[in-house]
Amino acid sequence: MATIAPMRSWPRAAVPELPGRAPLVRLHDTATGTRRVATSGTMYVCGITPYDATHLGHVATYLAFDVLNRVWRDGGLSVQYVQNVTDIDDPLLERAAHTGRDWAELAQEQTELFGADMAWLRVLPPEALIGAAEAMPLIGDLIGQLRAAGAAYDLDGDLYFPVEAEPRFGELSGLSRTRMLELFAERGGDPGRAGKKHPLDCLLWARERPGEPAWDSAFGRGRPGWHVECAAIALAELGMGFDVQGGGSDLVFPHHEMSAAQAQVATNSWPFARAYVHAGMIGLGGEKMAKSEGNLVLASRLRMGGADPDALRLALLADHYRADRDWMPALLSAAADRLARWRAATRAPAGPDATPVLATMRSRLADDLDTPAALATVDEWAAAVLGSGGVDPAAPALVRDAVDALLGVDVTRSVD
Ligand code: 5CA
Ligand code: ZN
Repeated sequence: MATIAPMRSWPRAAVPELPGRAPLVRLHDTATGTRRVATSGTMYVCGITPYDATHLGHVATYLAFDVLNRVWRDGGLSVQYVQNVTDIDDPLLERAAHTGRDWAELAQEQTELFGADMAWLRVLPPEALIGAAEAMPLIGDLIGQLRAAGAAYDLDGDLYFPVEAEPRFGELSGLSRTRMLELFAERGGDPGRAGKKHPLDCLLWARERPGEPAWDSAFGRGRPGWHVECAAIALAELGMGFDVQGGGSDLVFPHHEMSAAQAQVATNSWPFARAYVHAGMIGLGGEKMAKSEGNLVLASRLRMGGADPDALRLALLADHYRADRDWMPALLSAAADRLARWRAATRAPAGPDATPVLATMRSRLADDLDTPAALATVDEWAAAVLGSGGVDPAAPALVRDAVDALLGVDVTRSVD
């Protein structure tokens, strides 16, 4: 059996301390459509499936949660951030098989590439980065709990989760049954498989198939389904009722609906997460940027081509995280211009008082991470410095620290 080395997170960039404290953050929750206040700093963000990492859609999503992480820390929360790596799932195994590669080696190489991209972008690492392969005992435990609760059934040696075991199933996404069926088919589900009790029932454990990796378990040799991987890792690390289950909006259904349903049925409690927070989709030429579309702009390609990571952060933070939007190279050049103004202004000997800049950044970010408004506040201050100067010698350093701590943008790096 292939084995993988235990996963390591990437190095952590230093975060300056800011005077005072950020207010509590209100986040848009997909499940209720309302703004929810997070109080404990516990967050599970769905990680990459390690092939074709890291495209700018992934980057945008992880930057959104990085800003949340930073704003929480600024607010004094002790953050517990957990992220998985989907190193066992159909698309990864298919890619490995197509290219004649060992799946574990492909996963490890791509996970390392992802870590290098995240470190380059100064994304703060999660406290725990956990692969499905290494979480196998936890996954087995959760499936065991579901079986004990009568919420697992056998179909030709495969184990399924009956969605009707969770009366709240469907509340998270709020979708019609027709839409659920479409999305389930598009996103790894098997609505048409004969013998299932309900077409939306999803796989918990697939019996061993030739040419695929398999693990021993109480339910025979095989491998886990996708949704139960995330449910098990989140539950083991954070328990029920953690603050934020996050990811891109392509995960609302079936992934987050299924994971939450499984955790809730297994523990006979509610809720899995107190808020479900979803980033919009990054597209290219009007199509979602996706491995399956082959329209990827890779962070590593920009990195190796000498792009400025601070400009890339600003390019993706210039729009609200929930907005679906297209990537365009012009976004990067506009961000580079903005960054040049910020760099010049924060190097001035003095500027207008920056205390209100920090206060406004904090309140805009606390309002569902309104990064466009936070950026505009810094723009105004920079324009004032570059236009008419200012008298406060402490202001440039305060703005420098604020954009570093809250937005992860380092204005002190030299420009070549
Ligand atoms: N491994 C699963 C989650 S458990 C997965 O979705 N992997 S992924 O590699 O396809 O995506 C990694 C993260 O990036 C997920 O949170 C996903 O929702 C997000 N994502 C994927 N494509 C885009 C995109 N085009 N725009 C924004 N976010 C995206
Ligand atoms: Zn996930």
